[in-house]
Amino acid sequence: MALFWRKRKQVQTADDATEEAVVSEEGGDGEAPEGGDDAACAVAEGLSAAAQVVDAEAERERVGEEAATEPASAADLAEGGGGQAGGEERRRGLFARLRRALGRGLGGKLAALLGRRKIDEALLEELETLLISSDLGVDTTLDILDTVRERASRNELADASAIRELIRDHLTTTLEGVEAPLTLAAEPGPAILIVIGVNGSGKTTTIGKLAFRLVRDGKGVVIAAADTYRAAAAEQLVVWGERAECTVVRKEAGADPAAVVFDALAQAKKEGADVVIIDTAGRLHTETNLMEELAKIARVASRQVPDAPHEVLLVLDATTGQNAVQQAELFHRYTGLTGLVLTKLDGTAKGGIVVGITHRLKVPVKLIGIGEGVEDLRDFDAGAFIDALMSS
Ligand SMILES: Nc1nc2c(ncn2[C@@H]2O[C@H](COP(=O)(O)OP(=O)(O)OP(=O)(O)O)[C@@H](O)[C@H]2O)c(=O)[nH]1
Ligand SMILES: [Mg+2]
Repeated sequence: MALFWRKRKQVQTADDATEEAVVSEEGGDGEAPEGGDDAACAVAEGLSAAAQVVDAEAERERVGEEAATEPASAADLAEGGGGQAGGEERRRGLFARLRRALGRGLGGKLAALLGRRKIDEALLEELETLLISSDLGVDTTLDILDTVRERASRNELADASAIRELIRDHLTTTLEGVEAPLTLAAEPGPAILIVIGVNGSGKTTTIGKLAFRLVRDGKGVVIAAADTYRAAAAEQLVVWGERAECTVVRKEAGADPAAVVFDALAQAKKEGADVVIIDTAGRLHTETNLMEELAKIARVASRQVPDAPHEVLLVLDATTGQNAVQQAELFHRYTGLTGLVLTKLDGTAKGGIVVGITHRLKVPVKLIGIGEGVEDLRDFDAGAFIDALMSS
């Protein structure tokens, strides 16, 4: 039974017709969506017990509590990070917020290390350790050190503090080289965004924040609750949909995720929505059946809307450091990512991970999460990010 939810109302629809429609949509290729129940069983074995046994009501309360803490981001709004602020103010707000989180990291440590020291092998060794421990990645670190050595041998670096500018330039080139905006419009529409990632990386929260922002900016949004493995997952999205005032399309726990997507697209067409955001269950890149499920979701979307999905966004928890790089590589190999979302940047001083991943994958970071509140999602701005990362 599909449940269409809109603005604090739940509307039940007769579901048999859609279920049949999805089956025929699959064209008898042996991947009928009702097979999702089997998949759900297999997944229940594969995923951690902790992730499975979540009480739906507790989840609702948890998200409700987050809502209660939202006024905390008023400080953010005052800094210009919120919705009312103009572009320049927003940029300043983003910078202040990021600097608070990241300032303890790379910039501060570089200032302490470099000072006005002489450039010698001992310094370069310390620099190498610092860059690697800041999660810039081995490749980026070695590139930077090669450039430092080369420029130093040509006497082009006045003193060690000049290395700081050299690093800033290097990071700018890496990040700006792959910058790209989030696709939020498609012709024909709607724009379809699939959001994927491992358990707990911040997918659902990111979708909630994004939906909130898009609705506020006048876009029509439908969210597909295609994480059907836990009832609590859809509950969590419904609460976010309530805040954002957009439609959340869900089915019962254990339903085929592709069938939810099919219904969500039908609902989006009915509403004339601009954007459909698809939430998916947390998965490991090693769980083949779950990775195939993503491909199936993408196929269902592309049969409804040519060129879909317009975005395949991998959500990564920035606090997981080098693990995030490995996850990103494997997901990219399987799914062809169009963008990354780095969450929990408020909880780590290791913002260097953004550079490490971008260098490795050449996939742009499109959004960053800097808190649990509804306003705590930002478009990625390479310039502001590097300013924050390099501040001390
Ligand atoms: N501090 C902070 N916490 C975040 C951020 N984004 C998400 N979280 C928190 O991370 C936890 C997991 O977030 P979810 O959105 O439920 O993660 P998920 O990827 O949907 O998880 P599964 O559905 O279980 O795979 C929640 O407690 C969120 O509030 C962020 O940018 N900063
Ligand atoms: Mg989730």
